[in-house]
Amino acid sequence: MINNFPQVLTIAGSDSDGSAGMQADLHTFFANRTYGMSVLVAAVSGNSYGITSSHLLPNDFIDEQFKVLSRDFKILATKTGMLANSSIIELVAKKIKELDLGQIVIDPVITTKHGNKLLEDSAIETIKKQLFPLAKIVTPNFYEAQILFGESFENNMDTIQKAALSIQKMGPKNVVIKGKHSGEKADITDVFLDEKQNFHYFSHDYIPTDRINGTGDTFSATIVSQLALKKNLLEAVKIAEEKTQLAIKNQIEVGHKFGPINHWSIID
Ligand code: PXL
Repeated sequence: MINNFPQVLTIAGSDSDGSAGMQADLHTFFANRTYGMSVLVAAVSGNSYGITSSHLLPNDFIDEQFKVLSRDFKILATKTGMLANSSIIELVAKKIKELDLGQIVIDPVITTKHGNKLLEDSAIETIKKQLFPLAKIVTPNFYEAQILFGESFENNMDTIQKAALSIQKMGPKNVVIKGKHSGEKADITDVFLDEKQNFHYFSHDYIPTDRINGTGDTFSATIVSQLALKKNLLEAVKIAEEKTQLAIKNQIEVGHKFGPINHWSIID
């Protein structure tokens, strides 16, 4: 039957070294046995040392990518990554409302782990207003969550919970805040606030490695794939937690500095 294979979409930027962004999303979709498609909005030149420059695609071409995909395929779940500016975010929000792109996962990408900006400052409010209300789940990391919440956490669990509740009020049904290595306990706790306002916690051993590029992309892309495979959201988040940890643990040596995680280790 036409279109009965699970199909998923990423709306993102290309990272030339393949470690993050659209490439990490597509690796992850493949590893989860879902068919991945992409709407490219930007491209960055990057290697394991960092990003040196970026270009945006014209809005009419971004629009055309949506049009051709929606005419032919049955997309069951979609994620966003790097969206760069307010104009692209507004276009993406319009397309999500117009077309059936399945369940929506918003990864509010603001900077790379090493400090390169991937979103204009003024566009943070646009993401909150335009995209959060359309999301099944948003997946900020520790730093992004503080920017969205507007206060620093200092790894204090009460404040992280308050931030999750405050982000949920911006419109997404569910929120997961990815944790930060806490010096003393040497573990990382991710906090998932579900739509019934229950908190779930996922703790992992901290793995001392610089090879963690694409971790957030892999996490959100796994949720997208697992939703397309008909898992409920809690199961999808649990699988994303396990697979992301595994992909960090099974380090591969690619590049001199901040390398990619290992998507071969998470193939189903
Ligand atoms: O991992 C965040 C990310 C998303 N999108 C693009 C990136 C990166 C990090 O480098 O380059 C295009």
